[in-house]
Formats: sequence, C-alpha cells, structure tokens
Amino acid sequence: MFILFEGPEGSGKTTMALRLLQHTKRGTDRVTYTREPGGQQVSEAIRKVLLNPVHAGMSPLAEFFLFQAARAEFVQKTLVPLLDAKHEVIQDRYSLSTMAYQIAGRGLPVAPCLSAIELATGGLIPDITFLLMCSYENGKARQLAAGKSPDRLEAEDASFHRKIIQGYRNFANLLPDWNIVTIETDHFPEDVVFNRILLALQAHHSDIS
Ligand code: T5A
Repeated sequence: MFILFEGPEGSGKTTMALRLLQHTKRGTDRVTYTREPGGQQVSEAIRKVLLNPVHAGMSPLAEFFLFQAARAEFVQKTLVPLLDAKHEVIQDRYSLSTMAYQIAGRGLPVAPCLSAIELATGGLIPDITFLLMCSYENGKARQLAAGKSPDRLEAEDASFHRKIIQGYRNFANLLPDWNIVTIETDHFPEDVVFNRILLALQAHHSDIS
C-alpha cells in the first residue's frame, strides 16, 4: 500500500508520516518511510542541489527537471521494489508537490509538465493521500518554532507560497483516483490530526476489503 503525505510548508507532513510509521511498525516490519526529493542515493544528491540556498537563481525549468530526475530514480530503484515486495510505503511528498510548487507556484505549463511527471512516475499513484493544509503564516511560525532554517524553496516570498497553497486545493479537485483526504491543521493539535488520519485509514481498509 502506498500512503502519501502532501501539503505546504510546515503543515505537519513529516510529523504525521513518522507517527504513522511508529504506529504501523507495532503490527508489521514491512513498512517503510520514504521522502521526496530523496529516498535513493542519486535522488538524495539531487535534493542537496535543489534545496541549497546557494542556488537561489535556479531557473524554474531546471528546478522542474531536477525534481523529475530525482523522482524517476526514486520510483524505479526504491518505490516500485518496495511496493512489489508488499511493503507499506509511507511517502513524504510526491508529484502533487510538483503540481503545487512548479506548475502553480512557478507558473510552468500544465500539459507538458503533467506528461513529464507521468514519464518519471510511470503513472504510479498513491492508494490514499493525506493533504495536510495550513496557512502560510502558521506554517512559517511552526518552522521557526521548530528551529528549522529556511531552505531555497522555503526562503521564497509569501506570494509564491500562497500560490502553492491554492495550487494544492485546485489540483486536489482534479485527482479523484488519488483518494485525497484533506485535513485543515491550523486549529487542530497534532493528536487530533493523527486521529483523523487513523480513522480515514480504517475507513479506506474496510472499503477495499
Ligand atoms: N518540492 C518537493 C518541490 O518544489 N517540488 C517537488 O516535486 C517536491 C517533491 C522539500 C522542498 O522541496 C519542495 C517542497 C519543499 O520546499 P523538505 O525539507 O522535505 O523540502 O520540506 P517540507 O516537506 O516542506 O518540510 P517542512 O518541515 O517544512 O514541513 P512539514 O513536514 O509539513 O512539517 P513538520 O512535520 O516538520 O512540522 C513542522 C513543525 O510543526 C509542528 C511539528 O511538531 C514541527 O515542529 N506541527 C504542528 N504544530 C501544531 N499543530 C499541528 N497540527 C502541527 N503539526 C505539526
């Protein structure tokens, strides 16, 4: 099973994905947490280039193709083998991030970008997607409170991040097969958000069994 966590900066993806990993591990050792960009040796090297603030002037197209290069390697070498081995994969970001950041945020053209994503992923989509949403201000405040110094994309201005938030909402409506569960996290503590995730997973399991 392929479980995806998506959302804007500071919405709690990594926190919830790792909580789900700990929770699931109690029942099976066939569960793996992976992240994008990264999750494979070459992809982690590309991640360093993409997130390094030294590359602040990178062109949107170069950024787009680096994300797809990291993704293609990750999907072929890590994700597909894990799913073939019947692992539960808890994935932190995937191609919905490209739709929000590079298409909605950077303004790259939709159709050719979606074709390139299809090529990079082989059309593989998640079984269920948790889209964790929060306001720009709240996400930023959470990252500051966590002591995280901004990477190249996080350091972009508020208008870029607001386009991403709207992009997530727009693309989520276009992807019915992704089984997207949208959770607004602004006014809910971590425990409440996690319980909603567990309930949605239980409902999904009973739907497919
Ligand atoms: N990117 C990625 C693209 O542009 N295109 C792509 O195709 C892909 C795959 C990745 C960057 O690359 C971009 C997007 C990103 O800019 P990253 O380091 O992986 O960089 O960054 P993020 O995934 O954005 O990590 P963040 O730390 O910014 O966000 P998270 O994971 O959403 O937040 P998390 O879990 O670390 O939580 C942050 C803090 O908030 C608290 C947590 O305890 C933590 O302290 N928190 C809450 N506080 C209150 N209430 C809640 N409900 C909370 N949930 C969490």
